[in-house]
Amino acid sequence: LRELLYNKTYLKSVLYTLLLTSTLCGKAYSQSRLVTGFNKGWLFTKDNFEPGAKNPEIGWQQVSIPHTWNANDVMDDKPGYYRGACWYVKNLTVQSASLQKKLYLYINGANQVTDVYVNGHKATTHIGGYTRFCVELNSYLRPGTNNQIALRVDNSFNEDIPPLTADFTFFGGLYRDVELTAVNNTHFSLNKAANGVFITTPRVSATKALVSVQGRINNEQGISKKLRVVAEITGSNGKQVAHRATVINMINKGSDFKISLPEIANPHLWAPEDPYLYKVTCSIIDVLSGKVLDRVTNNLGLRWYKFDAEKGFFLNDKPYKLIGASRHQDFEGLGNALPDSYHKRDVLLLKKMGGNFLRVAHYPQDKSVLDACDSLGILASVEIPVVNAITETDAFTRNSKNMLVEMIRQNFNHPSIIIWAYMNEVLLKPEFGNDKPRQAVYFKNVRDLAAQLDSLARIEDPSRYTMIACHGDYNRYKQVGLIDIPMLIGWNLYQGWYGGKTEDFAKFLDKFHAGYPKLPMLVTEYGADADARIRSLSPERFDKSIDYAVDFHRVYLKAMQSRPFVTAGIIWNLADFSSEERAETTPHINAKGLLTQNRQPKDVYFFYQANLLKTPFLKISNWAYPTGLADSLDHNICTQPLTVFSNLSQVSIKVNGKNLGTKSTADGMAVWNVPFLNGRNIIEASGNADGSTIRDRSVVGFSLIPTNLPAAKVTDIKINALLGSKRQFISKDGTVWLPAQPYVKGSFGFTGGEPYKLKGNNRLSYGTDRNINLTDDDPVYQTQQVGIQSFHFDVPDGEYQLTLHFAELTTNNPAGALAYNLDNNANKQALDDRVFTVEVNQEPVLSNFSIAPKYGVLTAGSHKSTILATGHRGINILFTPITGQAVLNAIQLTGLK
Ligand code: GCB
Ligand code: CA
Repeated sequence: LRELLYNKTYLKSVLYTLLLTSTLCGKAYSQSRLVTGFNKGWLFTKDNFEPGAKNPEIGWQQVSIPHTWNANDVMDDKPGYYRGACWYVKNLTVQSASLQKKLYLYINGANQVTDVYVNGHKATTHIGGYTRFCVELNSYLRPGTNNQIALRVDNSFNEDIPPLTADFTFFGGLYRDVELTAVNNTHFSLNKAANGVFITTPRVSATKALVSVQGRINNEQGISKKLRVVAEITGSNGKQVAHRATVINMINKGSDFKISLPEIANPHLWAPEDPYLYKVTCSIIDVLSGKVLDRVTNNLGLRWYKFDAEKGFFLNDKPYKLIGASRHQDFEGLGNALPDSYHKRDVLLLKKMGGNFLRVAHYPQDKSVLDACDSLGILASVEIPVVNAITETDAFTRNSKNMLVEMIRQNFNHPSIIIWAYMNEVLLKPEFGNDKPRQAVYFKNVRDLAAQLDSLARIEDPSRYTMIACHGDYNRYKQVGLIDIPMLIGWNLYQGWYGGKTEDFAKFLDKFHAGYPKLPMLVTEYGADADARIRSLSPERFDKSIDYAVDFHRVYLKAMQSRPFVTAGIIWNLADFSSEERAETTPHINAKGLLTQNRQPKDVYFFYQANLLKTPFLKISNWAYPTGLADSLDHNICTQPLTVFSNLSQVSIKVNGKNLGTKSTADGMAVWNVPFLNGRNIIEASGNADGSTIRDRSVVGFSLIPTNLPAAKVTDIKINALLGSKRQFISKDGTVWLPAQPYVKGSFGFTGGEPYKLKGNNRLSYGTDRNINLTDDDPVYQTQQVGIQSFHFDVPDGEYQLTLHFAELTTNNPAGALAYNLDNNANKQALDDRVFTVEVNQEPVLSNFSIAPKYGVLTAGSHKSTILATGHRGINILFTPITGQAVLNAIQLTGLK
């Protein structure tokens, strides 16, 4: 122990580790590898710093790792986020005796270029934001005093480092754990920050398994030693099942080793439904002293697998349809700086959905993700972030290759991994489109890079499959020759989302399979944005409604399940994730998640549970705040559909105590027309599963709008309506909005005009897809009625509050321009000139009104007024254009007295 007098916290954690490990593994372990956390008490700044200078005292922020500097600035209305260099500084005190060991600093993830300085000396530079690295500290450390560890982490754009562009945020920071590892001079190699022991299973069958371990032993001081290298396999009960040792006469600074362990008879296989893990412990023992010099433990799962282009995927000779999701390291408010428990929970959520596959996309993620896959029985692919395009430089090639090698070596022993991938939609941005000869050179370079990465992956790990994921441009990938390179081809398909119809999905699958009948294929992505706040009774593409997403997934899942040659269907994405450049209804977030960004399930998640889970499942749709007009003039109910998701064949529901009968499910769903009352409605669903009843209960707060408005009570009137929209929406403050209808007498509604449509290009959008500044309720402002003439509420006499909501949607500003700066005149300049007057009950409330000069373009603006309705004339709002067309985005009327 006296050997290990580092600084106080370090000592504390060492003590703890010793306590822990000595009880687990006996005394000898305390002399081998020691890992301690180094996360607490860092100083952070975005300012310049001279490494080696006195530690900053003022102006710096105290931070703990994991940390990102972008967690907040990606979410503001300003385009872009800080991309540059920042500094992390922390002291380390060591006593001279402790330097008899080799002390390594481990950085599990820092995005994306990191310079490590120790006492002002540069110890290393690491390139790439998603793999681990380590650096030896001894030669820079001064015993008995404060040693300064200073890290410069930089997430600027760098054309030589993948990813160049991608649909996710490149959060900068020291965002995964930092550790110190102390090893003896003789230890398993720490090259590429792998653990130094590589396990292979040359043969596994139901009756026997052969396991080998290999690697390299470093003997840093070069002192000759006789070493015994021991490999031991234990079962989950701790009992030894195989054991073998070899003796190495170490005469120089390093030596390779390989041990083939004795056969394991009748191995307990690893499979999704029974993810049994053995442990492999490898030790280096000094024969003379009997001391354990190094010891490394890895999980081992015994399984074999194959992809068949015709019949699909097989694990341990059993067919499995791989169904799962991709997942980003991302969480609401945290950016990419997630504690391990968050990583694990995502894998658990995938398991609880009934999934058996995780695409770790688009980059290697925290070790805890794959540990969770191993122990929960989720198969996985991992990939390097070569996304959208490449740079034709040696440096880009070198960095891509190095990432691939780091990824493979660092994750080699996870039984969950079956695929290494190295490109995603790399022809999405085919450079030099106007210069065909130059483009041909580019394509050749992409193909060459793919070929190099593919063969490197096969050399590093002959036991796994290689894969690239392509976007749906079949001909382009074929023409460039990319399809012929990997062992598996993945397709990211969005028919019925970015283009075409959902039915085109199956056509694509069949066309590809007919063209390449011998190449196993996966659907590596499919998905549709689903804003948890948006519902629609007439769902359509790009409305971002939960309802459209459920329809979309239903078509896709069916098409894949009926085609055995589709080996896998991987949903994009498990959860909503940050993508700073995106706008749409949830600016800066890609909303294709089955879960929200803070992991609340959407109906699409229930849809998969109902279709994949083997255990009885039943769940009522989670739309807790619908709204609508009463069914008829004298009714106080509104009938709307409600879905129950279940894997039972029959389900019943009760609404407010009344039985609505039993229905058969189809594709995991049954839909009822439910008569909702105003206010609380109690929904109870139940079904029988092998003699026992399973239930779900939900309280729906329906907001019913009376149809016979003149007969309503003033204070019952609360109307929130969206124009140019068919959506229902719930805003941040709990307001429930419904789509405004054309006016009919006795009710409310608009006359004149058309829903706003984006001009010029045929890009798909529902209203505008741009971020609306100064609001988080973007869907309230993103649609409008253009050319509106009037809006009428046939309400009884009384006092009302009327709110008109406007946002100018036409603009010359390209997406991503600094729309936030309201002093900038360009932002007050609409593309369409419009000046109009708004009168309410013949009194002007807005005269010569023009939205852009007042609020700016793409910016929420509201006008509130108190209105007296008298003489049974209700409230009549007239829009009179002076220049261009009058518009209205949303309207609210609340009865006061
Ligand atoms: C893709 C990309 C993924 C995107 C996704 C989308 O094809 O591979 O990075 O996030 O589409 O949502 O558009
Ligand atoms: Ca906004």
